[in-house]
Amino acid sequence: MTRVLVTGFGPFDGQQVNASWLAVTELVERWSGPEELVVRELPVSFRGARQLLRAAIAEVVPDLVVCVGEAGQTTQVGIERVAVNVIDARIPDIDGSAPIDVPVIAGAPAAFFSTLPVKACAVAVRELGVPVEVSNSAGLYVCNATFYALQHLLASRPEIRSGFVHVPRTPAQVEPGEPSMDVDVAATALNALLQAALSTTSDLRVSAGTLA
Ligand code: PCA
Repeated sequence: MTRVLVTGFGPFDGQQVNASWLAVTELVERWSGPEELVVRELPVSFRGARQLLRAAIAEVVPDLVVCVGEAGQTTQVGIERVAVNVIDARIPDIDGSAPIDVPVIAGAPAAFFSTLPVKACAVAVRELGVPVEVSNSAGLYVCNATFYALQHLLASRPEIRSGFVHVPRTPAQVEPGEPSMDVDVAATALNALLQAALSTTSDLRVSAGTLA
């Protein structure tokens, strides 16, 4: 049985909800298999998210891991290409931790690439008419740090595909006129990109610049 582990984040930055966890719970509702989908909510904590993710991977033994986070000021799903080994926190995490210019993992490589077929995933989402981009930065906060820790953990296990996706905030989280995406649209996009990640053997050789 193929197993898919998908995570979303809990609230942070004064918000009541996190769009990523809303989208992941909606994804569960519409998942039709045949793969087994396991979801976990991660805290917006540099230390806690990493620990919980590592434990979930050990427990679930997934074939595919996709972590999802929320991004402000965007209308697009962002399929992240690369995680970098630096934290530069603009605001404290939920534990009050706000490291500046420290590595996610000391002595580890500067960056890891997603092992998802990011272009094929982007095309699958675009075909639904949902705005999407291949993003070259997951930021320098908890999302990037969790993504980096994930790719570092699985670097020696290439049989497990893994990566990170940002979804926009929901309309209820933003002021009128600010960028957002409905939860059901984000969930539909996640469903399509997981299907692409499960079925694509080698990624499309098209420029991300042509996918917009
Ligand atoms: N977004 C933040 C952290 C948690 C989340 O959903 C980020 O992009 O780092």
